[in-house]
Amino acid sequence: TIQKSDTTIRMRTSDLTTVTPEARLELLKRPILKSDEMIGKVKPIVDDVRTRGDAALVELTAKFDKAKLTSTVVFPPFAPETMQIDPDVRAAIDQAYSNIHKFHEAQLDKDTLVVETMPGVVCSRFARPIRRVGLYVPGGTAILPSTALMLGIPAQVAGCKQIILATPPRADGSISPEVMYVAHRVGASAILKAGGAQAVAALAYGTETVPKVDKIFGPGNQWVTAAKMLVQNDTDALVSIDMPAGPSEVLVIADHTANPAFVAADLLSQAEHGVDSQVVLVAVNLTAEKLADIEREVDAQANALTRVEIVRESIPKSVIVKTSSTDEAIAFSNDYAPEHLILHLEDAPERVADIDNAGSVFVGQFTPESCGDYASGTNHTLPTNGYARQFSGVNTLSFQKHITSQQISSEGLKNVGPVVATLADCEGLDAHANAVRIRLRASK
Ligand code: HSO
Ligand code: ZN
Repeated sequence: TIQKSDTTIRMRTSDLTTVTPEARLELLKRPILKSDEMIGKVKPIVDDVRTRGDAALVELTAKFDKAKLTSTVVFPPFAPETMQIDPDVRAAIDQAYSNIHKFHEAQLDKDTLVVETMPGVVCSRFARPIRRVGLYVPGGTAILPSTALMLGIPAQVAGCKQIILATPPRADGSISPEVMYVAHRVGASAILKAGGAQAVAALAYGTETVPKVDKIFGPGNQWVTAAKMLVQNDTDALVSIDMPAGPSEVLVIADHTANPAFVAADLLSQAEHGVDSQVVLVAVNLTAEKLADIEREVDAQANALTRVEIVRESIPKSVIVKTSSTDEAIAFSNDYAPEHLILHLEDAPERVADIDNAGSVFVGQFTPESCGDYASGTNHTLPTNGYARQFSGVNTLSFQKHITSQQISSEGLKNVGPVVATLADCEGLDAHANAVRIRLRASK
């Protein structure tokens, strides 16, 4: 009946074998982020916090989060009553912590790289932690202890000296006890009870009570993202950011071996994040019957979700892209550069070698994205909006930087010195050439 088809939660469909090149490009696009416009909007907020510090923070937190606080910062030890959580949740957090810690500890760069490029010319490189980091954990209606784990654990593993966790408070001024517990586990040195652009500004410039940081991490809405981009460009703030962020995304590639219910569940786990979630299913030679099964599952499973109203908006914006081969599907995915890529393919493990652009890959039918979102060990802070072409997801190295060093013996200087002097002469930089020649003369 008409009424039934009106309310069906259904994706759009497109066919790669027949689309024009222009239409294919259109399929690769994300919603426009309007970053210029947003940067203009956040600037007054950022300026206010920079110039008026804590007073501005307290006012803005009252205005945006409805929380009346006299101080927006909490230092450890955190009161046990602020960390009281369900024992099952606590055990789950502890297991997730352990897995994420294992995977991120293995990434730690502990070794000094040493290369003798010419006899007596020794070059090396070693890593050091970024001293002070700010971790933004989004708030709103959802609580995201998982994001606190994903940012806090690599910071802790890298050995960052100061870890400031910022998250918007609830109207009563409190932070969810799950996030508080994670802050405690990752050794946070302070919690900033603020969100949005005001939190980013406080982290970037510091206030009377909020310590200034050197790098700001974490996902957030467009206010948070715009503020991160703004402070990153301010040489007074002297702060860097992890990556630009856009709405979360998944691209699922499914062939005839795919289980329709599993595929639908994966699409919906992304769709429930927000109305602007990007969800793409690339169908490799699926029969009309199999596609109909997937669509039926999407609708049925969607209607059973507590967040069905969000999914009702995000799923109709999502698209099923039909292709005739796995090669074509992977080529499309590499062009799209999804944040998450799930392979429901017969030869999924072998196909990983063909993936050039993706934030994180989920291989085979028993590997839902949810596992990476929470607990398997990989990080869930990943590049969106096509930035997987040039950015890695957050990892332990995101919290370290490398210092190079060299030591040259008098013999080494005899080897490399003349090369340097010639190049310095060529650039007309006499003092550079002198710094070498003065030594070569002295050691004759
Ligand atoms: N899929 C989200 C992360 C997340 N999922 C948090 C559940 N909680 C962005 O990668
Ligand atoms: Zn998720």
